[in-house]
Amino acid sequence: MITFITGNEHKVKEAENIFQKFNIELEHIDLGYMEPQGTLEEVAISGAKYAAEKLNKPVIVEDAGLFIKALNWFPGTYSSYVQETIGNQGILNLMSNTINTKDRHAEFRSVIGYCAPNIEPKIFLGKVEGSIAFEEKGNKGFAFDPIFYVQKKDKTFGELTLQEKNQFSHRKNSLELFANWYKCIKE
Ligand code: ITT
Ligand code: NA
Repeated sequence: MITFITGNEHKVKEAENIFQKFNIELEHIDLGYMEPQGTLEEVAISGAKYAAEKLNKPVIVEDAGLFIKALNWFPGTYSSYVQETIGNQGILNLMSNTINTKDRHAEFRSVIGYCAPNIEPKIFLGKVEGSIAFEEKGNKGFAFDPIFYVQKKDKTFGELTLQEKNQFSHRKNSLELFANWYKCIKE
């Protein structure tokens, strides 16, 4: 059993679905932890360390974000703040005002931080490439999903079911790296 520390219910549902395949049982605690302003990796390491010590058990945390090339990889580590303030429409406006308006390449990145009492934290990075849509589409998923378009599905993440998103999302990739490693250390 592993404890996922997050305040985001959508992340929990996605993780439960991934972990089923690995027979890893997931417990969810919304502990809350300080997020230092830093890279996804720094946030994941410090969050995992803090939570493992505080709860005295093995935990994972996740720090994720949307990175847009034409905006010099903004919002990146500011993704939560940007989502809560200017939102998807704000991102679409920035995209139509940038000089690189034709380059809509973007990626989601997810870093899972794992830590257990008296063990050094470990991190697992997952990414998915896509592009910023010209308008919001779909009402599934959460946050930036309706503006994140994936060519091979010809859909935004907002138009995908949880199971479809979990076939190739950034979170799928980071969680699977973690789960494969975790299975090994448990054996
Ligand atoms: P935690 O409690 O786990 O920190 P959070 O929602 O604050 O939950 P992050 O700190 O990882 O999550 O913030 C990343 C932000 O990036 C998040 O608030 C969303 O706006 C966005 N984001 C991350 N993953 C996403 C996904 O799969 N789809 C859409 N937006 C995503
Ligand atoms: Na957060």
